Amino acid sequence: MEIKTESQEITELKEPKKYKVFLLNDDYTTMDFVVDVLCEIFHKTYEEAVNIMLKIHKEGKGLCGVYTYEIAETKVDQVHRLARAHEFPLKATMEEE
Ligand code: TYC
Repeated sequence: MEIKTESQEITELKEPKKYKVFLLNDDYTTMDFVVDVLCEIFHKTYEEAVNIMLKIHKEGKGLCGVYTYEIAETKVDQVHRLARAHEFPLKATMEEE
């Protein structure tokens, strides 16, 4: 049997924490590949994807989406797997919102 204190009950009723997922710039990944990643993994329109990719290219990183921990972790993993499969060094990171 699980005994919970009142504060634990309150904790569980709160919204789960959210995590921002970013892509990082590098000198080798092609712009087209980053746009494809943004469309396929982050469900951006082509226009949104181009704008985010250009922001990353100019500023070093760009926000791709905000998710719960497990989804954010999965997105980061999907980016790294797809990049590795195409031999690009593209990196994704996550930060608590
Ligand atoms: N800087 C890369 C180039 O000039 C393009 C690029 C954009 C790479 C965004 C990674 O997350 C990235 N080919």
